Amino acid sequence: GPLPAGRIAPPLSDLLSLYVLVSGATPLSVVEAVLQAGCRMIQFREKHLPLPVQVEAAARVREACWRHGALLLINDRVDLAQAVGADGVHLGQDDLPVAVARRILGPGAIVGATCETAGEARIAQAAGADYIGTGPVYATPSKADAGKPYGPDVVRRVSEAIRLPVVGIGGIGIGGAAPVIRAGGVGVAVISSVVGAPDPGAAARAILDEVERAKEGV
Ligand code: TZP
Ligand code: MG
Repeated sequence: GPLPAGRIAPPLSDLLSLYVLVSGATPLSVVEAVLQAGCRMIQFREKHLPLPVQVEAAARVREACWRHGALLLINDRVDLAQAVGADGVHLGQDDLPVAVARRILGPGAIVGATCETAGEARIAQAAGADYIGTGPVYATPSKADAGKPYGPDVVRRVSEAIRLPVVGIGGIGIGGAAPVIRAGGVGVAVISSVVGAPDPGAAARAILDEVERAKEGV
């Protein structure tokens, strides 16, 4: 199971408060710092390295997440998720359909989907997704084919259309997280503001604080 036996898994909406995306190039020390800072959801997202290298890198992240009681999802690849015993997958509109991933991984897996519109989100929800990621909220340096940023309102449009928890993604850092929560998000998915920070642990802690305060309405 994803968490040590005898512990109750917190709701997904708590685990998703700070959702950090790492790649095969992310030093394990950065992953450790982020987990130490309280991040409870990691996504392994590696689109370029050879698959044998991805398996090795993802397995190291898997082990770190276990030690910290965090969940690990794999971007794009259901086979890689199975190979390393990840907790689930995150799928875009061009990846395996949500219902297919669900059939392969079973009812206990977490399946997330990227949706840029309310319509896509309704379809993903009906197909059995557990949460939705939407964006880009702000301009992102991390995804070459990302379209024009929508602003935090995309989180409102998507979250009002469905019951599932929604996270915003794209250019979110300190100061940009609270508007996502106020728009109805349960959390933020981030790369550069944490993984690219001089002190990734401090950046993760600051963003998590901002999210938690916004969730409390402060
Ligand atoms: N999908 C939409 S924006 C994005 C992805 C994967 C990249 C997010 O990275 P950053 O550095 O937090 O903008
Ligand atoms: Mg994808």
